[in-house]
Amino acid sequence: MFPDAGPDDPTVTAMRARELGRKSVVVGDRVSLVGDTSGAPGALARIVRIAERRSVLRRTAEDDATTAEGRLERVVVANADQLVIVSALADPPPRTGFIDRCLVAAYDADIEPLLCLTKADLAGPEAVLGYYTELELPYVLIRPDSDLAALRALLAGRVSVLVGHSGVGKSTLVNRLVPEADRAVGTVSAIGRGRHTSTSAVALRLPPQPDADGDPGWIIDTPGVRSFGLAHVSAESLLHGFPDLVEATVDCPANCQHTAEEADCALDAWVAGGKADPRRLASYRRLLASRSGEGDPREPERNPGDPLAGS
Ligand SMILES: Nc1nc2c(ncn2[C@@H]2O[C@H](COP(=O)(O)OP(=O)(O)OP(=O)(O)O)[C@@H](O)[C@H]2O)c(=O)[nH]1
Ligand SMILES: [Mg+2]
Repeated sequence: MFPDAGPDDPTVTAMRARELGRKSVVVGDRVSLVGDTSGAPGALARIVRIAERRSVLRRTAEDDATTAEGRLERVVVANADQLVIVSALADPPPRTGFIDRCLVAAYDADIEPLLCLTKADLAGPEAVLGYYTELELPYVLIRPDSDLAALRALLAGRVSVLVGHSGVGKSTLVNRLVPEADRAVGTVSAIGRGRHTSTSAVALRLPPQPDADGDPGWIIDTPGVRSFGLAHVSAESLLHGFPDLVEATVDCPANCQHTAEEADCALDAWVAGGKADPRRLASYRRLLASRSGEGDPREPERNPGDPLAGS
């Protein structure tokens, strides 16, 4: 009913039909069109139906589910198969707290995560990879001159969405993957914060490769985010972002909240026994605290041990 457009099909400009009501169309949606779908200059079609979404990647403005602002929910993209978590190894420095949040969002939305570490020419990946040892998280390293074949293979046949802080190199990467994309690329200011060069999400078809058959896939570039709020994820589901910890909780007492205040939480013994990295447990507990409005709102995604974390 919703045949995929091929690379030679025209690009159609369409607007939302009134009958869709308040339903909004987001990047990645598959839609039914009526009207002029020729793609000719000036032609305008109408979107009359949005297909059921296979996945919905959401984030909230803030973590705090106790305030209206905190609960404000945004759909980032629909129908993504893979969440490419883009983190620079330097300039701006990596934040494992941010990556952990993206992992929670990915598992919660049933989207496979891929860690994409950029600017590998500026710093090594050892610290970040060491933190995720127990996760067997797939990852790629990107430097300006790196061969992108391994990444292309991981993107083939699926819809992947790039998320990351501003200035980590998402658009730079998209321009390398899709040379005609012509995404604007910004500079990173001295304090290591990007300037939010990209302002809207854009889905691009990856070009076919001479040495590979089949669908090369789609890539969605998104504007940099300062934080990845998780107020929409239940406390219980937060744990799904920590597959290295989840197993331990079968030994927790009934109704254990897994916070540091829980005297008999099995996670403490799990970590003390060397089964998981104590920094991961600390990160999980920071997320739990942040959801209930505690924690440091200025730096919610900086874990102790991250570069420039100050401890
Ligand atoms: N040294 C180095 N610099 C890079 C690399 N990738 C990107 N950059 C630089 O990082 C800066 C920011 O890159 P962008 O691609 O605009 O970053 P972005 O993630 O799209 O940023 P927003 O659109 O603001 O979210 C640019 O000056 C790039 O040239 C890399 O692998 N190594
Ligand atoms: Mg960008």
